[in-house]
Amino acid sequence: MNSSRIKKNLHIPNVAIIGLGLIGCSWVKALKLAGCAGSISGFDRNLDSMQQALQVGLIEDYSLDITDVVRDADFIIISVPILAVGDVLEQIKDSLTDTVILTDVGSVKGNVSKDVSKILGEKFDRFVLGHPIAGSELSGVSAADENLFKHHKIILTPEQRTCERALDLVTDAWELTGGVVELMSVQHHDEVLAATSHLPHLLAYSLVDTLANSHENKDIFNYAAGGFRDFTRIASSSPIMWRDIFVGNKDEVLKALDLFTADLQQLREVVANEDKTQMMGTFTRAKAARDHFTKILARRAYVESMTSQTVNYIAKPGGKLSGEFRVPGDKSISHRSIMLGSLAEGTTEVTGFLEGEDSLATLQSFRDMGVVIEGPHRGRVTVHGVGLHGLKMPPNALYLGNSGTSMRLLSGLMAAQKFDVEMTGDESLSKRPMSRVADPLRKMGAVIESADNGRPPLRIKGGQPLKGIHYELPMASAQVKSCLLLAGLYAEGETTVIEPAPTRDHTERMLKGFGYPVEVDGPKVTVRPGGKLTATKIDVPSDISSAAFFMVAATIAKDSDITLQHVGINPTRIGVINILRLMGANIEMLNEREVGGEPVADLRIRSAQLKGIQIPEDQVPLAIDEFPSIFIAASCAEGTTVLTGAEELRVKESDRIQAMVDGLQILGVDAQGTEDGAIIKGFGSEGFFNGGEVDSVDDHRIAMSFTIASLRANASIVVKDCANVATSFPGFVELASGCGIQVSVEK
Ligand code: SPQ
Repeated sequence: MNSSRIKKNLHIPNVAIIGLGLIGCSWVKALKLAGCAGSISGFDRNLDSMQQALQVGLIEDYSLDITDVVRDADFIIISVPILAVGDVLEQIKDSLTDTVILTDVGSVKGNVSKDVSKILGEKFDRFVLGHPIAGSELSGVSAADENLFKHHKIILTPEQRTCERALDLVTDAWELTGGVVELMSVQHHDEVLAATSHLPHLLAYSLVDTLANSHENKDIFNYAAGGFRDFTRIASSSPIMWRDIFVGNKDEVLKALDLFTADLQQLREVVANEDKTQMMGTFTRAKAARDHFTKILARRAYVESMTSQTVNYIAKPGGKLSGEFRVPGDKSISHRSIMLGSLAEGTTEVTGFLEGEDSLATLQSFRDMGVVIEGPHRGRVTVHGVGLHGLKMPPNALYLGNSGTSMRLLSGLMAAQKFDVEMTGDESLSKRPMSRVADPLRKMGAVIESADNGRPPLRIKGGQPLKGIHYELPMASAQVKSCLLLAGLYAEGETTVIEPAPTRDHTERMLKGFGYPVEVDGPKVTVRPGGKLTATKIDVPSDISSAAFFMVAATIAKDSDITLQHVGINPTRIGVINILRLMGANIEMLNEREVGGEPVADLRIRSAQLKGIQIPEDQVPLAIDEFPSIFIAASCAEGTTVLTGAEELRVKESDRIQAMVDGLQILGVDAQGTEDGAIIKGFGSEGFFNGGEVDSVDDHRIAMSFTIASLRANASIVVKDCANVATSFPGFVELASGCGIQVSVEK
């Protein structure tokens, strides 16, 4: 709803309120206190309520005759149980003016819509159906609370016939209460409410009734623990109101109930058979969904979704880094541990898993496809593999958030399944190119539809036999390579991918770790179908891409000395170390070892004066995600740094060349973007970044890069829109401030 449309000086001369319950009284109280209602007349079946409302000044007058109350009204609020709305309309229909606007507040909209058509006429355009998602265990006039709707969703369900004037007035009258208006269709409202509110109430009533009738009821109620209390609290809601709701929304409630009954029956079987894996499946899926919901609620999701909250970083100038610490697990390896663990036979134990939003999106997708996954808990995940052919059709589209890796790798896997799948993502992912995976997959026989220009959402048709492919990658991309290798596990014949330059090889390494044969011959990688993956243990090393921010930070901040523990130093990922060393950085690799097929080391980094260089193009794919932080290093260097051959940076979560150059220029750096890279003139040992406000363009790596720039700034740097840091680096601010970067969060 566009708040700029709100009339600041809304004034309704005559308001009528029919039904003096909590909701109606709270609404008129808010209107009155905001000075928007001239006079308010009230009607209720209960004389006491009318007298009380008059006494406390909620209404100016009342009448025992409902028609007196509505005769001069400009706005009528009907706040009665939903099955009573029809009666009210019958009684007032002949007393309405030609301009009066009406609304209601009930939990079911379909039946009220029918009443309006039947009694006021199909074309009556001044009734706006509404439902505030708010309430309290209190009721009546004395409980009226003008703040009851603040930050709560108010659902309006305008119909084709509803006139704009009526919708605007009702919207304004709700927004004045601090409620957040959302529009929905009548049908959708009733479906959603049947599932989220009506069904839980029905179950609570039913459970308490069953237990109360049981011959052991005394014991049950004597020993009722928290679970019983939590689950059944809503069974003490008003029986009349709920009777009306179940009658009013019968069809939708029955649909939800049938679905639940079938699932409950299945769960009964699972318990009867002591099927522990299936139990864990149901319980872990439910727990994940509930935990997610709790987080949303904690952020007052009645108004805001998780990502709609704006998070800015304020980084104060100066500081030096010290300490020995570990950054979170590798994102690329975390994704693959879930994917291959799910396709394996047996149970895979993962430690060091990155609990960032991207890898969690992958994890949730596999849960949606029937894989039982326990955790994550402190980086531990247990994946109960279902084998190469055990995935099930997900109930809905797979939502992959911000994660390109999830969508591209899953494309290969989904193309080979028996079922249809749709994959969607957030605004940034919806702009990223997917033809790079869809085109070669189509050559293998996959049927894939996408939005314009090959962007997400992707719709992949199941049951298509795939043929192996011999494919020369047009760009260096580990995601495309991995996508085709995963499809190749199911394709007839051999699938060979040839890369123009080496890219991260975690898929190849991990497939081998799961015992699946992969042939690597220089730039050529080949898989054949018919093998199987056997569950294994995976220890995910710390992510070199996350470590990169601290490598650059400790290098540019004078007198710094840090050690980053257990960092993955896979040769296909260490471009950032090679480039920084070429620029003069002091990075030592200590205690080199191999963990689960991946090389790791502790990295000691001490401050150093950098010099500008021409970045060797062969290092570009090996450092592709680290360029935002390398740009910060280049700005602090003596001389010019030139990057070429990095056009891929333009199609990441943002156009990372543009985003970095724009921000650097704001901070006073002489930086210029080119088609495939950038030219950055460093300010050298005596220079510094200016303070200022830069935009992360909602890209995690841009946000973290500008934060570390503050170490060499002469004033604070404000980095806008940093919520996405959670996609790859949960806990970044805490870790950064713990080792000497003076950053705080502003919400
Ligand atoms: O998953 P996503 O959003 O594509 O993440 C990024 C990143 O910066 O975190 C890229 F924007 O990493 C990619 C990386 O750039 C992860 C990845 C992988 O795990 O296979 C490969 C690289 O992408 P690409 O396009 O070069 O294959």
